[in-house]
Amino acid sequence: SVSFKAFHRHAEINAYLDELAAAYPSRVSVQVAGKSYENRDIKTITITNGDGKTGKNVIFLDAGIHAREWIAHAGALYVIHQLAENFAVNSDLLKNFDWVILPVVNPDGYEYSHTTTRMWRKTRKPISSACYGTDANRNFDFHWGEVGASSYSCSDTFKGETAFSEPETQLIRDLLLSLTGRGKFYLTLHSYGNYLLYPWGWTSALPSSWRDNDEVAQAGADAIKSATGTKYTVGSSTNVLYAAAGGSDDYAFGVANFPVSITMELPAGGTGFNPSTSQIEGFVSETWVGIKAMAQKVAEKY
Ligand code: 0X9
Ligand code: ZN
Repeated sequence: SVSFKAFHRHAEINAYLDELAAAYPSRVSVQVAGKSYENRDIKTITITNGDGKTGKNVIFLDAGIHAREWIAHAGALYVIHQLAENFAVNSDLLKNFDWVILPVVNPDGYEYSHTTTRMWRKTRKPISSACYGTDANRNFDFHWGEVGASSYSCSDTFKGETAFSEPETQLIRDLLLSLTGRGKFYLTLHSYGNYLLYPWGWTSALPSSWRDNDEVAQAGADAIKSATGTKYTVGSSTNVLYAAAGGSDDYAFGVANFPVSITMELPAGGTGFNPSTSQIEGFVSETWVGIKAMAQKVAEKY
């Protein structure tokens, strides 16, 4: 079991995934998708309704591209908890889609943010003698490095020495490409600021199918607003925040052909990247309301 009254370390999260696969073998399976630079297992959990149908469309959700954004990891864990352990209530969400969830993209950074530097953002591969880590959300090979990314290895938004220089981004790339065709909704959890963002992140121009993305994001924002009153801002990444190329969202949409690709920036609770533990449950259950509404909208469209 898992609690939402504390932030969990990477090993605890992986143990929880394995516990679910053991408890619900007909519906839940865990895969070691690869290893981080420091050799930690990066696991995905696949949750189905157990009807045995293969080749269903897929919702792919990840969290923790940025190490310090702990509420995002907790949000992914809550989705896993709901789909796996509250199956009777949530079975509609698994009727036409399998869910593949990667709750800790960057475990080296996540652990480092627990043990050493709370505000660590990047991966942990050394670049120069002085500086470590690449911003995984600037490292994807789609307009890589063109805008909003640094060439300076000490920067928090360092784009990497090459596109896909990091094992962690290679792993998401391979998963996304393996799902091309079946993958209909890519959702990546970050914090903070209450945003639902869709492509593009590299240019202020909008893709031709932006309305589909807008509709899905708006459904999430509306559901959250009516459940808790919390306001989310909806729009393209560049137009709402800033232009920054090399993000996972643009790659999922532009290269892996996911028709809906959304970055969800969870709330801060007035404490930035570090909400108090008593705020976790409220934030992640509210996030789940939005994710359910978005998944339902995607199911209507694809
Ligand atoms: O800058 C980012 O990577 C994201 N914000 S955060 O505060 N979590 O770092 C926003 C990413 C939006 N998507 C793209 N720019 N592609
Ligand atoms: Zn982030």
